[in-house]
Amino acid sequence: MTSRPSILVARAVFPEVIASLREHFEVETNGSDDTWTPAQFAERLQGKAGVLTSGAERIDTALLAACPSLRIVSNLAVGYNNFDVPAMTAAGVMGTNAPDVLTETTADFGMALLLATARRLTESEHFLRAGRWNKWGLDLFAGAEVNGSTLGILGMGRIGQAIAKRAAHGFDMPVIYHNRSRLDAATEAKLNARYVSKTELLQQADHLMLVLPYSAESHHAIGADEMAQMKPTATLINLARGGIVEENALVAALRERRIAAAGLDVFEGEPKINPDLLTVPNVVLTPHIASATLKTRRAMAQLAADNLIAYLTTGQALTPVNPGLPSPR
Ligand code: 8YV
Repeated sequence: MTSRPSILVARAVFPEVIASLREHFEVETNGSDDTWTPAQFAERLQGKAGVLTSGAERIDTALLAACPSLRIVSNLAVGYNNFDVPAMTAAGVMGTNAPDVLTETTADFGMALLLATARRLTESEHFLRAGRWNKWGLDLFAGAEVNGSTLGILGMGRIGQAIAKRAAHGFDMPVIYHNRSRLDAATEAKLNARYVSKTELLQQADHLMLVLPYSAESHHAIGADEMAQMKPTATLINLARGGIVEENALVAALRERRIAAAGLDVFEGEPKINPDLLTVPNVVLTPHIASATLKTRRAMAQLAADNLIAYLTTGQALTPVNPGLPSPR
């Protein structure tokens, strides 16, 4: 009998997902502890052909060299900024992500965070819970208009387009966007979306939504200079990665009301939060839950598992981020 490959499931996932993996592999699980150092992670990967992770661990040259048995890293996330893709390709290690299955759910949350931020949902709830609501007020928690206002989207991939669809068709919002590449004219027309420069995007958006991938290029793409170009009435929503926004500059802009409000689902040092953010009232903070419905998380986890199964049993991954790997391990 040939021995089955061993894999590590580095995060707690659904039992049925583990069961599907056990049909093919010797599976070691790790619960939900991701506090390990790179050396401890490498230690756990000894003898493993694959790993399923949420994307917290950096997969770089040092880790790849320390884990010669590793053939595939499967992220339970559409983002894969934890991958050094050229290093993985050079080492012959496949990387996969979990796209598509989370697009609509994440776009729903984008609208929820936009609405909560513009309409001051959490701030007003805290006020009520604190027993401070004692009279009617004409401008009590008066917020920013969402319907009919201009939505700016930075990063117009699958999630950006799903948000544009909701904004254009559900909220009558003109959409402007900036992206590495332009959509075709028919898609732009369908989404009521107009391509603009980054400067125009900053200057014209009433609400600015960040849904671009995180990379060296997008690190701190929104800092003090960019916020200075935004309308003082604008809101900023970040669904992408914390490192895209310079948090200290954001805190200052919010405190000085140089922008009206922000909604953040992602943070630079998450799960640790910049303590200054917690002292600012005009920000809505959520713990990286944009894709978190049980249905979607199940689909993401199963896709991450299916990538491991497909690659290690057939040599073809379902959603590779370094397709056509020249010389697999
Ligand atoms: C994930 C995300 O839930 O898919 C992504 O890139 O940011 C989230 O949907 C998160 O990365 C943990 O898996």
